[in-house]
Amino acid sequence: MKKKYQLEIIKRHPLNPIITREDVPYHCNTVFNAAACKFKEDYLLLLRIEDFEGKSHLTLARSHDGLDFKVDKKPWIVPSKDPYFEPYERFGIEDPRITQIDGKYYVTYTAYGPYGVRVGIGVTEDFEKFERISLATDVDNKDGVLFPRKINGKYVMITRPAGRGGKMNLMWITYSPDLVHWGESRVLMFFSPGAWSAFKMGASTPPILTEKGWLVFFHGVKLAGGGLIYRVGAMLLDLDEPHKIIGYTPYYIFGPNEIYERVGDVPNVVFPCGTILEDDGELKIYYGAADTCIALATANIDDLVESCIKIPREYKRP
Ligand code: BMA
Repeated sequence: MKKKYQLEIIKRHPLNPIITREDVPYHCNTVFNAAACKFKEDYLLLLRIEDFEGKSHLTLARSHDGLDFKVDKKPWIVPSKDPYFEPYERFGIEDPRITQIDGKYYVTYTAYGPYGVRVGIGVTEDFEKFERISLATDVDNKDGVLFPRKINGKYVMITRPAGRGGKMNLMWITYSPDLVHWGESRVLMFFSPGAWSAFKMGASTPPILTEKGWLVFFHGVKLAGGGLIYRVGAMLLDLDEPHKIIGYTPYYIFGPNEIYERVGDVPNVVFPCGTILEDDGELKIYYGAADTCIALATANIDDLVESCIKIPREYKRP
């Protein structure tokens, strides 16, 4: 196999950005950070749409080819009015991810309210009815991604306790019998991939099953002179013991470069929340760009796995 330069593994689609606020049938400030899945014959994106009050909700977009999306006329998931959830979603719901487990589609999202951020989980079977299951974490925790199957009888999720009160912005892994009660948590990855991710790290996309392990994209944030830079790395986790890192890219493999990634409400951000794996091994990666629009990139799944393991390194937590 011809070796690929690290930034050639993920290729941008020439028609990027594929969704902007002009494509949304109602007025909004921005559309970005979308979850992705296939449902029946369609490609679905669950878009984070920010309104003019600065609050986000989630709206579906549908496509036959994964490129040309039609955005629904109305939002699908809006901040809850249920007295249990309402205080924690009052400022909006953000950054969805979709994971299919045993034929049902679970949506994790960031619930944002006056007390901070939490990971919310809900479920749908038909993309019409959406039922909230839990607020799975306490505050200051976000970027929840669920594994697509139970491991050793438990649901598994990566989260990111979010750096308040002296906590470090690191990925943790946690387990649950029922998606409500979570525990047996431990740190998944410390900042060792280097300075490009030394300010914050969080899981980006739900784990993808490969023969060699679970492939997970994560974002790494650098605090630079001009502000934050959000870039993407990949890691491969053990299939049966997913707290074990088999390999990872110590450098970023995707970062802001194009004008729509460099300029927007928050400059220098690429933020994938969803992927779709095609039968031929092509992975479609949907990412928010500069917190302003949605773009598409593709990569070969084997190249991504290879990028995680080509330099063998033992992962050591401090
Ligand atoms: C993160 C999240 C993302 C956002 C990113 C860059 O903390 O809020 O939704 O894309 O910051 O602003």
